Amino acid sequence: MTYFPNVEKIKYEGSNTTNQFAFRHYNSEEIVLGKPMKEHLRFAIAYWHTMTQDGSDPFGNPINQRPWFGKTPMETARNRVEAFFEICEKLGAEYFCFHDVDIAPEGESLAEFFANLDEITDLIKEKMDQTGVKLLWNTANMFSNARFVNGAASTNNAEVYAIAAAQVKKGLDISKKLGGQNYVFWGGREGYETLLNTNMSFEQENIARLFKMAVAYGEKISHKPQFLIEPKPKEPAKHQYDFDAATTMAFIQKYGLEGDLKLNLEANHATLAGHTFEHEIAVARSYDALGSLDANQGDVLLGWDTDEFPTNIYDVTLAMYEVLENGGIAPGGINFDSKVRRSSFEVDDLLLAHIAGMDTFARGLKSAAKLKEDGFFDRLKEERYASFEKGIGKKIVENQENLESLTEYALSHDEPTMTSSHIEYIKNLLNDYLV
Ligand code: XUL
Ligand code: CO
Repeated sequence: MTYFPNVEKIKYEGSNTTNQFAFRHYNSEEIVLGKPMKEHLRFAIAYWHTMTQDGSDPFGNPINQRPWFGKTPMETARNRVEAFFEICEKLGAEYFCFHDVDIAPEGESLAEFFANLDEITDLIKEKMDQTGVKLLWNTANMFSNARFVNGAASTNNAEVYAIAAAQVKKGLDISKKLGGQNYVFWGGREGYETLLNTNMSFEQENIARLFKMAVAYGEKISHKPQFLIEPKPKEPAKHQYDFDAATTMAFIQKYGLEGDLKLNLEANHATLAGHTFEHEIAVARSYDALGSLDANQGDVLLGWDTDEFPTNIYDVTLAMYEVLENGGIAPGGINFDSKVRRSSFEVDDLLLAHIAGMDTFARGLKSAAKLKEDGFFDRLKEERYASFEKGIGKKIVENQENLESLTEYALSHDEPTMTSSHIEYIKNLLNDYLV
C-alpha cells in the first residue's frame, strides 16, 4: 500500500535536476564542518500540519482531500500512521513530532482518548522499529478542546487543571514508550484576555507547578527527555505568558527551573514578538538554553502565524550560524512546524514543500559553515570591540575601574575618535556567502 505512488525515495540530484521530487541542495551524507548534513540538521516532520491540516481558513472550508481519510476517526488515525511514515521514509527525515490529538481522536471521554492513544502509539512504535525514524518530541494539545477556553495550567478551573495534568502524564508515558528525546510545552492559551479579572502571579505559579510535576514524573518513571518551552507572544491568547525567549528565561529563573527546561524556538513566533529568529536563538544561547527549533517563516505583510515552509535563505543562514555557534542542536532538531498554502492542496505538495524547506536549510547550513570557517562575524566583532582589549578598556572589563577613576580618565582625555560601522559594506559582503 502506498499513499504516494508518484514518488520514489527522494534523492539528492543537484541544482540542475529537472526532477521536482529530488533534493537540489540537501545531500544527507555530505560532510559539512566535519559531520554529515543530516547530523547538523536533524530534520523532523510535524504530524499536525502534515497529516491533520485540512486547508480551511477563517473564510474557507476544508480543501485538502487526503487518501488516508477513512470511514471512522480511528480508521483515519490508523491510515495516517502508514502514510506518515511513508512521508518520513521518502524524505529521509529521521525524526518526527506530534501532539496527542494529532494521532488519535479524543472520543467521548478522557478514558476513551487514552485508549485510542494506546492503540495508535502501538502502531507508531511498530513503524518506528521498521523504519528507524525517531521521536524528536511530543506534546499535549491543551488549547483546542473547549474546556481550555481559559487556559490549561493557567486556567481558573481546578478540574480543567487536573485534565491538563493527566494529558501531560499520558504524554510522558507515550514519550517513554516511543523513546522521545524531548518533550515540548507550548502554552497556546496560557495567557490572558484582560487583567480586569486575572491574577497573573497566581496563574504563572500554577504553570510552574505543572512543569515541576512533569519533571518529577519523568524522574519517577526514569525517563528524562529534554523538557522545552516554546515561546510565542500571542495567538490564540491575546497575551501569552511565554512571550519570547527572554521573558520565558525570566520565568524559568523565577521558579528555579534552570537546568530542567530549555527553549524550543520557532521562526514565526519570533517575528510575532518583533524579533528575528536569530535574535531568539542568540538569547537562548546566552542562557545555555537552546533546545530545539521549529522551522517555518511568517509573512511580513501579514500579522499572524502563517507557518509557511522556510524558503528565505538569508534568514535561515543567520539562524544556522547561531546553531553552529551553539555547537549543534542535538538532542533537539529542526522540526518543520510549517504548512502548505491553501492553494497547494494536492497530496504531493506535502513532499514538495518539505523538499523546499530541507533544501533551504541545507543552503543555510552551507552558507553558515563558510561564514564560520572564514571567521566572518568573529573578525567583525573583534574589530568592533577592540578598544576593550587594551588600555582603559581592558581595565574596565577586568573590573579594575570605578566611577571616580573613569571620571578622572574622561576629564583628562580628548573627545574619542569614532569609527563608522560600515553596515552596508558588511551586508554586501554577507550576500557573497549565500549559497
Ligand atoms: C503553534 C505551535 C505549536 C507548537 C506545539 O503556533 O507552534 O504547533 O509547536 O504545540
Ligand atoms: Co511550533
